[in-house]
Amino acid sequence: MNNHYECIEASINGKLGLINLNRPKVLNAINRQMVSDILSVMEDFEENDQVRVIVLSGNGRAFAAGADINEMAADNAIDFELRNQFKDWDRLARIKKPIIGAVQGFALGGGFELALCCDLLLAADDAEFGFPEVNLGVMPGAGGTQRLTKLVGKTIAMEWLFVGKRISAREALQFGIINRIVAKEILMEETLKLAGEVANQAPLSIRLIKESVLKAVDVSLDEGMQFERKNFYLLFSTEDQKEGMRAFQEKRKANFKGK
Ligand code: CO8
Repeated sequence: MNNHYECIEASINGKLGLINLNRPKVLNAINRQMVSDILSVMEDFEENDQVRVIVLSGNGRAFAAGADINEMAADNAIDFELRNQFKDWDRLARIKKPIIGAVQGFALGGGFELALCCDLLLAADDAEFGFPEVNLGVMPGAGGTQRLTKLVGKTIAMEWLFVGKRISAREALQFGIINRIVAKEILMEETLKLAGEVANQAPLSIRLIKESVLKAVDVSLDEGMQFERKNFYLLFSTEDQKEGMRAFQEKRKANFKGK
């Protein structure tokens, strides 16, 4: 794995693939290079059988304070169209391994959108979420209006987006945006602990659960049920299903291989 990225740090620790956003001088503002770095590493992790869970974190005062305004300020609509501005974000939505985010400090604009692409989110008590784009005369463009609305409903999303409201970790928990709040000093420790727990489960179960839950966000109950059923059937053609059920019968811990 190439370990030299301009805007992030990446490493593998046991079954975990770690990505740390790393532009602390600009509060991890997300430029195009950063998104491309993130995706390049995530796709490496996706291919690497050793990695079972991806952990995404920030540093210092921020997870990420949004898209890099300086990079974007002079852009026009045709620049975005020709560049296909959000193509890396589309790749992010196709990552099949679970992604766990650890949010400390600011998660604003594109930073909040990046957090919303994670499957599980832990937040430090100082975390602040929000979509301040309205203050810049723009709006979220990497899924913010869609993912937030699907999570918290139209009424709340509309107000938060209209006024660029900053949401505390506690409110984020209350509205189901994050899984839990932990003290900042133990944010990474707790995140790695949860990631480790997920990493020890049967990888194909995790993969198809992720796919099925994400499907539920988009389709009717009936369509979702049919989709779930096929994935359930599919798991019965894995070695891990045989191993998991045999281990139960033999009263021992299962040893999952991801096959
Ligand atoms: N872009 C570029 N630089 C930034 C950004 C940013 N989003 N956020 C902070 N910085 C820089 C500041 O300019 C400053 O740099 P310098 O020291 O050179 O002046 C440094 O980070 C520290 O920031 P502040 O001095 O402003 O720190 P404060 O504690 O006073 O304020 C805030 C912290 C409140 C987070 C403040 O920095 C702020 O409001 N930042 C901008 C937040 C914002 O508007 N985010 C949304 C951006 S637009 C967006 O995300 C659109 C998404 C579209 C799709 C996503 C594509 C990636």
